[in-house]
Amino acid sequence: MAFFGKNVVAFLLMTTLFGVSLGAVYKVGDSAGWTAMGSVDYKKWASTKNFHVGDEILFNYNDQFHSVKEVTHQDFRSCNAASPMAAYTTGSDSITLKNLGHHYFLCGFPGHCEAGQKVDIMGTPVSLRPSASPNYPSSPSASSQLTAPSPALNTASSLQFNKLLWAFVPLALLAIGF
Ligand SMILES: [Cu+2]
Repeated sequence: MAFFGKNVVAFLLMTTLFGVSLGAVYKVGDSAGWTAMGSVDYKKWASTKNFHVGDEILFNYNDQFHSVKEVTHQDFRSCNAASPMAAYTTGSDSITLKNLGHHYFLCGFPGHCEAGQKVDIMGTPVSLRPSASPNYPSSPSASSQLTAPSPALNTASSLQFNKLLWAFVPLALLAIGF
């Protein structure tokens, strides 16, 4: 019984920790997806998001007509798809942001990048996230949830983490059999 209880505690603890570390999922272009047709302004799309390390960037497209290539800043500016750092061609590519800073993506099909099928995904520190909900842009109500306007790294996330831990304690006690 004690063994069972410990397993439950370990399981709950792992799912709690895992839940905290899960990032958001962003579908590039939202419902329009990754396309050269229509009028998707990917610069505008990206500017409304707060991307963080661990977030998933999802490219949805017809693989007969499009692809995804991660390129350098220079190649991004000149729409050069000839020497990508990474290439994706499945039509449903999920790319997890692993670093802070710019991630430049463009379509490798001729003319598409020039037509605007390119996106700059800027990974920013998690501390800039104003609330527990990663899909929300910053708003007065969200930022007022922070108890202190401190710019210190990870203040927001550690506060959330503490709350989760306290919520977890009664569960753990229950599972042990107290
Ligand atoms: Cu394309």
